[in-house]
Amino acid sequence: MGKIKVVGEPLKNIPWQEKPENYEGVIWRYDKNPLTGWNPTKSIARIFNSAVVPFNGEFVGVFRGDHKDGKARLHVGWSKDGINWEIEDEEIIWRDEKGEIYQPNYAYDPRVVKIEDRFYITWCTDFYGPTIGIGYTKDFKEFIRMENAFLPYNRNGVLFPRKIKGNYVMLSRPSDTGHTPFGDIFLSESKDLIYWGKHRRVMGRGGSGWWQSLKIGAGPIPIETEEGWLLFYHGVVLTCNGYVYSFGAAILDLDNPSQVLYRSRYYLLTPERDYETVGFVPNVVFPCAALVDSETGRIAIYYGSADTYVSLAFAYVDEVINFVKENSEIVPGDRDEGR
Ligand code: BMA
Repeated sequence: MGKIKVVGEPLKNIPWQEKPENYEGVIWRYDKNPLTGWNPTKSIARIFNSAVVPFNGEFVGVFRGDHKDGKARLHVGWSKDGINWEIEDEEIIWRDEKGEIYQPNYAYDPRVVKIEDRFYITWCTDFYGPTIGIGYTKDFKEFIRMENAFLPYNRNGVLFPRKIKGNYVMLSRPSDTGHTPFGDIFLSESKDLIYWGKHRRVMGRGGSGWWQSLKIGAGPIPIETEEGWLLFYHGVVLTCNGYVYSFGAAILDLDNPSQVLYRSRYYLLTPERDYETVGFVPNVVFPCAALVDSETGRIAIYYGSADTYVSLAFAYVDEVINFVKENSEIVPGDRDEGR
């Protein structure tokens, strides 16, 4: 039983494996990683950077599937245990609120969150370049696409799991048309998930931790705890062989989440294993979802590895929060009010 209170439902059947003995980190990998392999379905070449939620006592996910034409698309997957997945070969078909087909040209890095009776999906979509697409489903069979949330160019749109002071809140990472060589995390608010404003900067790249020196972006849906919102986020460093993606965590103020309370100067997971260092894009760990059991504080993190596989890692809320607090470094500008 965790000591730090987590707000949320119990999840007794969360995928789980205890921490290996003598392991020093606060996030440990599933020993049978990766969960998916090359060419997992007829039309998909690789599945990675995907989002999973509990559903009717089992699990469902929205998966990024890069097709054999090289383009990223979204697919539904089903699982009884959160580990073994049946991925649908046909991509998600979106309709607008009038029922007309409204299909993205490409779609990648989905996040899924349940707010009231809907599962909202955000993803990176094409609108004269990358920006944040948003839609919802109730059953993972019919999908309604709403207006794009933001102007181009933007990526890593991540909704909070409830309204804060009466507004929906979304994190995002303004970017450019390509493999953006910069990037900080911002936040926007909305009354209706259509009109967005009150933009704030949450936190920037940099600090003494070089793993997050080039750009950062929000990962899974933030986890609500009595200490604040626990946010896992990816950080990127530019090496002589290209970008390396790791991930760390921060704690944001509960009522005013543009304020960073603590932020880890160290990464929590960095590419080390073959399935993270070798693949379509080597040296990438990219988390897009986290399941949490409010009773035990167990967390199961789904992350894409090497832009090729879906992988799984585990942690305890208490250990992550204590680590982040003990090793915190706020980067100059993280706590400004955005004006
Ligand atoms: C980013 C995104 C991610 C990807 C990463 C590494 O810009 O496109 O989907 O995992 O690059 O290629």
